[in-house]
Amino acid sequence: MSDPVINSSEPVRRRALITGISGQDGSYLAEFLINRGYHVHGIVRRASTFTTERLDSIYSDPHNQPVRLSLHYGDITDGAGLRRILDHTAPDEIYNLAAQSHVRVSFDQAEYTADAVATGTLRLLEAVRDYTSSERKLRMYQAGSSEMFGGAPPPQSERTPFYPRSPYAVSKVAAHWYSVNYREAYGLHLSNGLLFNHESPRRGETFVTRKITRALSRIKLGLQESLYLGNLDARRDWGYAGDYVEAMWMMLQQSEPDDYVIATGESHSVREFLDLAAAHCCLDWHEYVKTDPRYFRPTEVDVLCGDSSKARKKLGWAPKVSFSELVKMMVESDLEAAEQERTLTRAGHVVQRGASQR
Ligand code: NDP
Ligand code: GDR
Repeated sequence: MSDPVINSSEPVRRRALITGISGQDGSYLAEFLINRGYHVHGIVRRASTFTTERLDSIYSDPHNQPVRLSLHYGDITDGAGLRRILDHTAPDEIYNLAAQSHVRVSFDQAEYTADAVATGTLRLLEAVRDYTSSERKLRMYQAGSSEMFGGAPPPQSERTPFYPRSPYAVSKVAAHWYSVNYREAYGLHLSNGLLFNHESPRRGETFVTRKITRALSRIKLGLQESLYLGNLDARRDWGYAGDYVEAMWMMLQQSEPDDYVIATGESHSVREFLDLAAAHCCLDWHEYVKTDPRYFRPTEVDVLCGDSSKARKKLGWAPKVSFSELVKMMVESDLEAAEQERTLTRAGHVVQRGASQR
């Protein structure tokens, strides 16, 4: 963790602050902004183990100039700390990505999810409101989700009424409306992204896409025997995370704040994802996939398919990576990881497994 070292001989660079920088999107967004010359500040939680693995390729010793990425300990449940970081980093742009982002887990940890996702956003907005009250300016992005549409029939657009189906989704709806209210009440430049599922080789290992590509790769290399899943009929609009973080940035470059759906417009079932991923591994998944009821949700979101025509028209945004390219990219990355694991295992090393299979 570092204190940013200010060197007066450096040209003035734009500063961005990212909550949730250690997550999938945070890491892609940090890379994207650094490539555009930003000094990126990120908030990370204190943990007993390192959580910054996804940032390894862009993090360097803060004593080396120029500093492109600075990390600060903080938590979205700690308002005083957020205010201090805001004052200290004086960002031009804030991206609020921090969340307990697992839908199934939110049924087990409903109160905590609300505290981090809904009240956490409110804490940040209060800090931003006070910060900007003294003529200081900034723009903010709030990470909304297609889960907010939940039970509403597809295609879902900015005009679709919300029908959240989990504590996570309800909390995201609250965060969305807090943001809209603060925009209207205090004239803040605050945009809400309504992002549909986006995946990558860096996707958390307990989300269904990564769980599938990781397990099939390990099965292919003889490191695992079966894969336990829940509902295979759910349909999602899956895009590539690298494309989606660009849309977040585009929203903050507009003269007026607004809300945008970001989606591919294609919907596929979990079963179809399995078909494609298994084909890349030359496996028949029916031989390995088993059902475990604990992966079913008390209330499921059956079909998501986004209409992102507003973002395409106003932002000029469009996804670049197709569904089949995404699946291939994820399988190839996990096959490589499985190869490394097998090599180490054969050499007698004990390889630490990742998170649980939730
Ligand atoms: P991840 O779960 O990969 O990352 C979540 C990030 O939030 C991590 O950096 C995590 O830190 C951090 N975090 C969790 N709790 C806290 C806390 N109490 N205080 C501070 N930080 C915390 O999510 P994604 O990158 O996939 O998603 C980014 C955001 O976008 C989230 O808000 C998510 O809900 C939302 N979203 C995601 C979509 C997707 O398909 N990926 C679609 C739509 C919305 P740590 O590493 O310590 O756990
Ligand atoms: P989701 O993603 O709930 O859409 O939320 P997830 O990958 O967890 O589930 C997608 C669908 O797959 C079904 N499913 C399983 N899911 C998991 N995790 N594990 C399983 O074993 C399994 N078997 C079947 C689920 O029931 C569901 O229908 C993600 C998160 O990134 C949110 O933070 C984000 O807001 C939304 O995407 C958009």
